[in-house]
Amino acid sequence: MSKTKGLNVGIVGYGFMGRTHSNAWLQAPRYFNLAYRPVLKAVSARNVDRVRAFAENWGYQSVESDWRALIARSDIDLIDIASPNDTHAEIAIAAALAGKMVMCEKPLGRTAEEARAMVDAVESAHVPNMVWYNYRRVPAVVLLKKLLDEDRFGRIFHYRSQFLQDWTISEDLPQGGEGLWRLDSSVAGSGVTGDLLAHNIDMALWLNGPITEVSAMTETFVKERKHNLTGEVEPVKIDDASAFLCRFANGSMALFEATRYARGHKALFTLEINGERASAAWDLHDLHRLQYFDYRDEGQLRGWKDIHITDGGHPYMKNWWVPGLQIGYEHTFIHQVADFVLALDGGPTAAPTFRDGLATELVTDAVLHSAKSKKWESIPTA
Ligand code: SOE
Repeated sequence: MSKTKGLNVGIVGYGFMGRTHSNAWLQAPRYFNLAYRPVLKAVSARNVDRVRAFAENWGYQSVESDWRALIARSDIDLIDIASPNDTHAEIAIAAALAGKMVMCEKPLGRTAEEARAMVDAVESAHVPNMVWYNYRRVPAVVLLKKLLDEDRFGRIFHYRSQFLQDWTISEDLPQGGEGLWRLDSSVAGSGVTGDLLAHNIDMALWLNGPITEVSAMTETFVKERKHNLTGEVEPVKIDDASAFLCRFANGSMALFEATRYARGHKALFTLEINGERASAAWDLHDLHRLQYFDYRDEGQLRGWKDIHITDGGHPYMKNWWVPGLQIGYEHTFIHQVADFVLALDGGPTAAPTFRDGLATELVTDAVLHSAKSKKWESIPTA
C-alpha cells in the first residue's frame, strides 16, 4: 500500500486534547513508515470563529459547527473525539453506526454503562476503535511491559500507583464551562477517579492483568463552587481525591491514589511494581527513565539501575533522534496514531480498544461505589 493513500480524519473538539491529537495526526507519518497518510479533513466545534482559527493553525481543510454534520460526510474515514466526557458516548455511537473508525479521548464514557454501549456500537459495526490512554506509549513504560512479558520479575507481590496534581486547591476556582468542565460532575462523570485514576488503572491492567476487587475512599474538600454557566454557587459533586486498595487476579495487592490537592505536584504519575526477582519504578516527571532492580545481579554489584530510555534499541526510539536525546509528552500521542495506523495495515491490534476502556471503567465505577458503600466491590469482566 502506498503512503499516498489518505486516512481522512474528522476531529470533534479544539481544546487541550484537540491540540495533542492534531499534532499526533500531523507528526506520525513524518516519523513512522505508515501505509496510510492521515489527512486533517475537518474539525467540528460549536464556536465558529474559534473553530476556524483552530483549523487554520493546524491545517484542517474544513470546519463544521455540528458533529452530526461531520459524521454525515462521506469524505471522512475516522472520527476522533477530543471533546468533553459528556459528548463521548453519543458521538462514538453515531460514528460507529455511520461505519466510521472511532478514536475517543479518555475516559471512554462517564460511566461503565455508557462505555458498554460504546463497545457494543463499535463491535457490532466492526469498526477499528481505540481510546487515547496515551501514557501506555511512553517508551520507558513499554520497556517495562516487555520486561514483565519476559518473566524477569517472577511472582508479582505489589503494585502501587499515584497521580498527584494541585490545580484545584483554591476555593475561588469556579466549576463548569470551558477549561473547568472537569469539576462539573454532569459533564465529567466523576472527578479524579475518571480523570486521573483511569490512567493509572488502564496502565495497571495492561502491565499486571485484571483487578478482581477494590476498597476505596473519596473526598470532596471544597464543597461548593460558583458555576461558570449558571453564575450560582452550587454543590461540588466530583471527587477531589480518591484512593483504593485492590487485589489483582495474579494474587498481587495494590494501592492507588489520585488527587488535585497535593500542593507542589503538577502531574506526578508514578508506578512501582515489586516481584519475586525484580522491581521497577517509573514516574511521569522523569518519563524517559526506568528504575530497575534485579535480584539475580551479582551480589556485590546488586542495586537499582537508572536506565535512560533513549537508545535505538528502546521502544519507539529508533524513530526519533540519536541515542541520549529525549522525547516527551506529545510523542506518546504520536506513537498512538502510528500504532493505530500500522494496525489498519495488518499490524497487531492497537490497544487500548473500547473494550479495554470499558475494563478501566468497570474499575472506576467500582471505586466510586465502594467509596459510598464502604464495602469491598468486585469487578465484573468487560
Ligand atoms: C487533568 O488536569 C489532566 O489534563 C487529565 O485530563 C489528562 O488526562 C492527564 O493526562 C493530565 O491531567
